[in-house]
Amino acid sequence: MKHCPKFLLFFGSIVLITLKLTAQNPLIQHMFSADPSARVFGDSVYIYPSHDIIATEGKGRVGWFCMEDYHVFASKNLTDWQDDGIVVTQNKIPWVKENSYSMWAPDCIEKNGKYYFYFPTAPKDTSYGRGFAIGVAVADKPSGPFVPQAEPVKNVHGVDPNVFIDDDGQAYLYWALGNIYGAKLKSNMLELDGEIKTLGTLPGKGLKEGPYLFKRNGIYYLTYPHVADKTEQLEYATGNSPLGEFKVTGVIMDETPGCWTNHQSIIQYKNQWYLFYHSNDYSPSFDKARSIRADSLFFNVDGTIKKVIPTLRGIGVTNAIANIQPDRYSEKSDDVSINFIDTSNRFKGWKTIFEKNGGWIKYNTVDFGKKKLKNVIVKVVSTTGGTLQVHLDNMNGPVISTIVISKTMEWKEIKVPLLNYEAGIHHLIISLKTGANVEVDWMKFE
Ligand code: FUB
Repeated sequence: MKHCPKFLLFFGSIVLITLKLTAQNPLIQHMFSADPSARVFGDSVYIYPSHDIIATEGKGRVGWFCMEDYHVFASKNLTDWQDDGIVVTQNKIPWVKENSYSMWAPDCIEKNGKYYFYFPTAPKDTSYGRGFAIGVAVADKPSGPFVPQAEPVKNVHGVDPNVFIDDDGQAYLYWALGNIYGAKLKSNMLELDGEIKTLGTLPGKGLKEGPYLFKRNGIYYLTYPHVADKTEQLEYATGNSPLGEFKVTGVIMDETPGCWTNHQSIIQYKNQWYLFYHSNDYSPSFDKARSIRADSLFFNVDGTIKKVIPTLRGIGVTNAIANIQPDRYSEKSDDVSINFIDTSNRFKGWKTIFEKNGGWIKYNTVDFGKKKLKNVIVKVVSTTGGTLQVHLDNMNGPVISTIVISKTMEWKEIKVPLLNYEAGIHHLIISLKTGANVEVDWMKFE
């Protein structure tokens, strides 16, 4: 993980703090995040997630979801993400119940150069209905500033808004409240136009929420988390119009052990499809403090979606001169384990533990660029010492470095000259040739 403050801006009373982040999975490594709505706007991907915080006595409901505001994140390469700061916050919206900490899963969409941010939350006035209403904030740019509407969308009660605009320009709003609902939006994007339809051919048993609709090759894909067994898995149904009928078609991602919820969005960016979802990487024993992730998604020839197996490596190309985190691996042997560096502050990230010699870990897609790199630097600790070897591409690929680590009780950075240099994009395989209990925080090349 890498993040550093970039600049501070003041728009009225909302402070936008921009942070630069480098990440694999989870994508956001300095705070909790959930329910990612990813969108391609211009040449960038923007993510509008929920922002989980931990409830304490007098601040939210202890042991439950607690969300006060929303940040937006942007990237052009899916590796370096910029936190463009807070876009909407609960107590700055007149109709929102003060300190309700219920800013649940949002969405954002562009129409005619305006960006419409939809968010579900608790209204202060029960005339808007009990439970959740859905608000809209409007901006001229994807990162805001967003101006909230004075009232929520009329006649909509529920959570997890999602907006889809069809090729003819007609916009649709979807949301969830036990079932999934959909309706046309007027061209102002702020009011329903016509009747609300219950998308009723979905599974009848088990909670469904988090609708996200996209279109590919004339097929409308309605995706949603559904509790088919114990916790939410990501499923989809397909149809030939935005409001159905939809036919249940398959599972996109199985249940995630230890995290009851999941929540998805799917985009195509630079000819590759991606699934954005969440888990609870930084909070293994409390699943209301979640973290967003992304993995590549592929279709079968008949248009069905291949199941996505969650990875830690995630998406994007890693620059060889940046800190490479092998703990976000692509593959590993059983005698290599991953643990937090500091369980009292899990945002410090993870370390890779080579328990005995022969252990290996693979980290895919590192860009060595064109300029000749000369050294590798590894941050390590080992109570016994050992020798690490770095191969390119596979175990039989060229050895680019052999790193001898002497016994050390403290983390230290070791610099070793590269034996070989190969330009371009390669997978890295790091293996323990001698010794045991060698721990690696990160590795980089210079
Ligand atoms: O984040 C709160 C709720 O959890 C969302 O609205 C649901 O989709 C689930 O992810």
